[in-house]
Amino acid sequence: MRTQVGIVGAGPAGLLLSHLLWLEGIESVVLEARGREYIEQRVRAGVLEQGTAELLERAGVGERMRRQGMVHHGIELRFGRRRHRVPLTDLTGKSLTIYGQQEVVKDLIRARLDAGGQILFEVDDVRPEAVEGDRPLVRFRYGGGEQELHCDVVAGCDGFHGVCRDAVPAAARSVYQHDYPYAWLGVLAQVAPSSDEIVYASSERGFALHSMRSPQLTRLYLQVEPDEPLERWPDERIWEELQARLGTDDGWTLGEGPILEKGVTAMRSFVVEPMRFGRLLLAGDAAHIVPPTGAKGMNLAVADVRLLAEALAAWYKTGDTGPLDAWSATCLRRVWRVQDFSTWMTTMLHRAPGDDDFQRKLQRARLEYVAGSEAAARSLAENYVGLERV
Ligand code: RFL
Ligand code: PHB
Repeated sequence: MRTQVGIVGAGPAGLLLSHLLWLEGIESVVLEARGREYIEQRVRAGVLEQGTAELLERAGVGERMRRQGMVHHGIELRFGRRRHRVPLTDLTGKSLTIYGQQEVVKDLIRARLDAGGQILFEVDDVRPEAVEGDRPLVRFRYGGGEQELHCDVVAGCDGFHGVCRDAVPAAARSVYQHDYPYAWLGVLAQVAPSSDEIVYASSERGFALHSMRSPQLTRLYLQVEPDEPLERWPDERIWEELQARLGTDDGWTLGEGPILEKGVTAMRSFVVEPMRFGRLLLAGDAAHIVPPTGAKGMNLAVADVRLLAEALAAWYKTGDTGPLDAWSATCLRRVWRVQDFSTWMTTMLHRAPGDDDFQRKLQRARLEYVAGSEAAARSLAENYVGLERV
């Protein structure tokens, strides 16, 4: 097989890249390890920055998001059993859209297939090769047979556990990593959201987050031990802990309902530099991970591939390699800005196991500053809704 851009991974990064390239008249083939149904059901992120939502609209894949997405103008910080609203739109002029990542994935798969795009699901043993030269290829197994996809460039959009990153020799990459001493237990519950806006709660018992997916579905998270076994969290214990951590003194109540889905996610920061090695380009979670407290992972993946599609279009149309040569450094500026914001949100809101009273007093001082100072709130807000330029 031959195509212009070989894309590994059909997450938001790989699918959106394929779609944006098609809009530029550039061919691609997407290779995905999992089945279509699996990736369309995988519950993950839900917060789209205004810039992300606008890009999806402009690219012609925003129709269902416009109808079903929920536009929000603020978030709530909760600590000391009190609520503090951060009016994002008043502070920045921008809003955010809540729309499940798997819905974005569904919309993109449909758009690619309707346009005759090629996505090969359930491929196996994917190996990018010869990426240092100008004739790279991807070997893989599909339908029982060995296959080769020859292309001009390979886009490694295969997420944190993918294989593309390892195709870069260890001596040619630097890795920066930080693991946090806690994880998130995420649940999807069949109950109307109890708040109109996302709630980030810092409590003596640890962090909790109240988000939503629709007028009938609430998405909730609890800080738990790293590698926490799910068996230790029967539904009753989850609700009890959420009630305790989200509870306020003003009579707010959390509605409970059947838990449809639950899972534990590790919290880490990770960056590989550079994001390009020869003809291999690593985009999205394949190149960087941020802790989810800033709601940034999918937005970063989208920012990477928007720039990558533009850089590839410049190269194909005019032979100009400038944007492609600058791509990694341009992306990494945003990656580190977001890494800092996500770490700041995370450490401000979670309870670390070894924290002493001094640390907890500092944490409270930070929260009170954001709740009480417009300058501090504006800094949070501009990062949360997404910076246009970094
Ligand atoms: P993905 O989505 O992981 O997609 C990678 C795809 O590659 C496939 N794959 C392979 N295919 C072929 N061969 C191989 N060897 C392969 N290995 C893997 C995988 O099956 C998969 O389909 O990466 P991508 O596209 O870079 O997208 C990144 C986002 O998924 C991620 O950053 C976000 O989900 C992070 N995130 C959040 N981001 C936000 O912007 N806003 C949020 O509110 C938000 N909340 C979250 C999150 C992530 C979470 N978890 C579960 C990690 C909340 C949580 C709980
Ligand atoms: C979500 O709705 O899944 C969500 C919201 C905010 C976050 C992370 C996840 O920071």
